[in-house]
Amino acid sequence: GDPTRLGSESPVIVHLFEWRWDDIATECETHLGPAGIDAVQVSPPNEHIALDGVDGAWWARYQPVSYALTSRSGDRAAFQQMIERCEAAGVGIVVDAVINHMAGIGEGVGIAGTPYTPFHYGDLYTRDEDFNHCGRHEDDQIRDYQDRHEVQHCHLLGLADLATGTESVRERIADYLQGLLEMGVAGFRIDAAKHMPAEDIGAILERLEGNPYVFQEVIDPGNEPIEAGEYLTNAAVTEFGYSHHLATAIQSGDLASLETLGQEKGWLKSDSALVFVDNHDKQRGHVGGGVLMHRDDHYRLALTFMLAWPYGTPKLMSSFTFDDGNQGPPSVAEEGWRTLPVHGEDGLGCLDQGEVDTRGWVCEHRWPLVTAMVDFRQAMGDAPVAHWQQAGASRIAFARGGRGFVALNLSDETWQAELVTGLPAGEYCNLLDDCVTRVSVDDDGWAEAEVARDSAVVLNAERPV
Ligand code: QV4
Repeated sequence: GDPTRLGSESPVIVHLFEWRWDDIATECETHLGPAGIDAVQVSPPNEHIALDGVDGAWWARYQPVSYALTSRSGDRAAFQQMIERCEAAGVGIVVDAVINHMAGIGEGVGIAGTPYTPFHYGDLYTRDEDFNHCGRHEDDQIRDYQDRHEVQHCHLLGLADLATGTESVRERIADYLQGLLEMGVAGFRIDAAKHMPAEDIGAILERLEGNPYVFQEVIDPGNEPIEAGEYLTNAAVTEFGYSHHLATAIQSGDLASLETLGQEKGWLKSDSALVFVDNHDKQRGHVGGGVLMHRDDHYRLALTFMLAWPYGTPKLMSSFTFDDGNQGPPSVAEEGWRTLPVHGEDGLGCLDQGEVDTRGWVCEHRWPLVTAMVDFRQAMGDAPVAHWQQAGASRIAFARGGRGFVALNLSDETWQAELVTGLPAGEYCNLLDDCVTRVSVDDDGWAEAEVARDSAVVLNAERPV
């Protein structure tokens, strides 16, 4: 779970949700590499259920039919090219590995033509013993999250639960992941990790040769028998408490409550935590809401805070717009739900800010604020938080060692503040407005700053005027 495996001291990951492989390759070259983004989380690359039966829903990709690399995002050759072009641009590929289960129990034919019937998927998993049959509730489905056995051995959402406790299943999963490593991927997100005993995941990862960055998706609300901490011996883990805490602080106007964010009892250590403002489930209320996303007021402030605050490995969400929570990416239904590209001649490009009611790609990762803050985060490295200051609950400021300084104003009025910056004397540019705002720091490190409403002033010691 060591995040520096992604190639920098404080790496930043972006989830290009449902993007096509050829688009990601171009994006690595034109935007991600130049912006210093270290890695892309891609949608599951393996064969999934057909799109027609589910009207092109995005979640089709969480229903594996085989480990063939054919998906809505492109074929194996496009996937390989993407890895190579991104690597050349300094960007790693993190694969969303759906290994807890196969498709929903039923029958059909996958997107690459592989047929499946209950508990039989092509020639990959052909025996009932390849699946768990937990013996609960007659239909073997997960209902009670207070029951460890049920959560880890019954079927999540009716998806055929793989018997990851068995050698033969572990071997098939490891072969899939090893093949990806040999193609050059940099890491994995382990989907639905909470639904597999930590030991099963450990046994699979142990078989791999290579040094991937791994994080496991474990939603630990703090009151269930399965805890995020159990998974730390394997790799990093998602810290869902982070998104909720941040959203609550911002929605209640209480930025001051962020002073100890990450030090809460029971939270993961910074190096082991994968954090985000929103993810693909949360932004559409698939696992409860309670987070901020691109449509919300103050989303930009939340991103500013996350990238300025030295806790966890941050993952940015890059979305497509939607009216209902099942809707897939921009696509042409009549052409087998072909995903419309971002780049190229018939490419949709990215929506302009404020256009979020139109169908299209939002590309939060391209917002100038995000680019500036990614640069800031990397310049700060491991510099600790210092000089915490607050004026009421909605205005806060803090320094990052002597390397940088941030002031955030969530109130409705401009904040005229006198603040300790910890920076050497000089005149600095606000990184968030192209140096329209300038801040003079005196010999004692104090500055008078004007922080606009719902906005921030961000200074980097290395970026004087
Ligand atoms: C329906 C009924 C079920 C019934 C089933 C079978 O709701 O009660 O048992 O039919 O008859 C889709 C549909 C869902 C459907 C299911 C099976 O939404 O209604 O069940 O398919 O056909 C994504 C989506 C899910 C989607 C799933 C598979 O979020 O809605 O289910 O893909 O397509 C917990 C876990 C956490 C998980 C989260 C969703 O602890 O690990 O639930 N999060 C990850 C991913 C998420 C993904 C999965 C796991 C599954 O982030 O995106 O689910 O791979 O909190």
